[in-house]
Amino acid sequence: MLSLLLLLGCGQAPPSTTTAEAPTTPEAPKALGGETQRGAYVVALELVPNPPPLSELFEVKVTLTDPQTGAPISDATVSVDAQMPQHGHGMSTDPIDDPGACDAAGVCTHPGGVYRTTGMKFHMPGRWSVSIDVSGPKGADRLVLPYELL
Ligand SMILES: [Cu+2]
Repeated sequence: MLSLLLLLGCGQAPPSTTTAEAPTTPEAPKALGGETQRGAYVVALELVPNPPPLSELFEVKVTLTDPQTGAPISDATVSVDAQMPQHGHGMSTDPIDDPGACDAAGVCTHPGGVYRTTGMKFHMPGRWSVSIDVSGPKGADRLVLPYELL
């Protein structure tokens, strides 16, 4: 899709303004996220890089907020994983959830409600399912998001 647009744009006049759907800027990465299944948290997901290159390590940045107040939640634990439901398998790597900033007593916080998971890898194109398990002040809840890697 992108390469087609680039080809069309090469050496030609700018897209006509009468073509309503013609984007004038590069396609913005799709926003991923939503409320967890019980409605306890709001999860915003960012893949770094986006889209993740096939069979290369990438990172998931989760921003966790309160659905009522919109305030970031910094004292939860977030665990990210991915499966291919149609194939019955998960990733070939073990994702690593960043524990955050921990004090001497072992109490860990995630400033700004930002949780990072590294060691993610999509080793096949197709339909993936990304699960985000949250354990925090409002109990345990999860969100499962479909993600198609082309
Ligand atoms: Cu597969």
